[in-house]
Amino acid sequence: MPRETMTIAQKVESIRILSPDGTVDKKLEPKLPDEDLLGLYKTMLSSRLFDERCFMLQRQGRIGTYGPTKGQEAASLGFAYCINNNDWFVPAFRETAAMLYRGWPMSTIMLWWGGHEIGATPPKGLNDLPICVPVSSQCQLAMGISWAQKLKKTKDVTLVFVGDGGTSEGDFHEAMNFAGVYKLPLVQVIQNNQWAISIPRHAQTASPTIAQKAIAYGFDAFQVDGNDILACIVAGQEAVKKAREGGGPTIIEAITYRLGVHTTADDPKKYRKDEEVKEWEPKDPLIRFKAYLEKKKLLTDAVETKLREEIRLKLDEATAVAEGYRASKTEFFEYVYAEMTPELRKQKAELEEYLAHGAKPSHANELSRV
Ligand SMILES: Cc1ncc(C[n+]2csc(CCOP(=O)(O)OP(=O)(O)O)c2C)c(N)n1
Ligand SMILES: [Mg+2]
Repeated sequence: MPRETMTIAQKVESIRILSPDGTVDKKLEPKLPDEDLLGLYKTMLSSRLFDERCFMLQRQGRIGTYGPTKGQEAASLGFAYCINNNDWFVPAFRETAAMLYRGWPMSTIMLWWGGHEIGATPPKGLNDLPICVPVSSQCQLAMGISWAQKLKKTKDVTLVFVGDGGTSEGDFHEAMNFAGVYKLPLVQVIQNNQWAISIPRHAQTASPTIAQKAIAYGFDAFQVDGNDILACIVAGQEAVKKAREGGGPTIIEAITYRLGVHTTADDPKKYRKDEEVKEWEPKDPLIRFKAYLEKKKLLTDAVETKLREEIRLKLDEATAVAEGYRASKTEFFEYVYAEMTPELRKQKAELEEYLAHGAKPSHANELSRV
């Protein structure tokens, strides 16, 4: 047989359950309790309103650069719904909806975007890592955590997020390769929002799908409609179950769209067309989920109004807590390791000394040598 086409055993399945107008595919609809569905909607709406609030705070100079998640709420929340507190949750930086669902206080997330180290402190009882900006570095951390889970023979899994741009980094590839070889309990979600700042998806990889990269790593993948929370949940639950049962990792590519700016320091009008945004706006995950819940008679205008008011009050409270926070000038030394190293303790003491008494002669000498 000198020449033949090989059949590769791995597979990529695609899933959509809710169409943009909220019509559900009855055969695929997951059976979720009504209170869970409403809770998910409340979290999605909270995330959207949080986004609007932070955007406004940034424009008023009250927080630092902010990265909105508008349009991508389902593509993080749906997966967070599939894990429990013992599992590890490793975000990138567009997973606000999932973080709120996990129990991160709004004020903590605001403090993070305000540049405060304390904003990177996960709430007690959660196995979460904080927001991670060095693109794809979180994939390595998640790979290490899931390796530990495997070595310790726990039944826990790790859920990690990366963007479409992040999949071009070596860190992503190394993590996926290792996860495949060691069959780690890892669920790798790729939020494919079509852009990596100004680089469009087609310039990121020549693969027709990002999901299919899993084939080369030796495991299966899903490509889901990331604006359909039910599709995210179904794929997430299957991947988590497989990981818990020792079946190894899964890549889930969630097709979504960044409806807003990359960050408040960006102007997308310089590199993408308004028509493209207009095309995606009706596919908004919030509109779609709302229509589904209305058809199920779980959501009415009165409930929506009440929810919005509740969330507005929580946002006011969170803004007051975040703006009332006063950081010490040396606290950043304390957030690098669980316990400060001797070197960090020394540096902290030196800075405290400097702040109290000004530069010592030894400092002046060192500075003059630089
Ligand atoms: C290692 C590294 N390189 C570059 C950057 C600057 N940067 C921040 S976000 C980003 C694009 C990321 O695109 P993608 O992974 O698609 O995530 P998205 O912003 O679309 O959510 C870049 C290049 C960074 N934060 N880290
Ligand atoms: Mg992207």
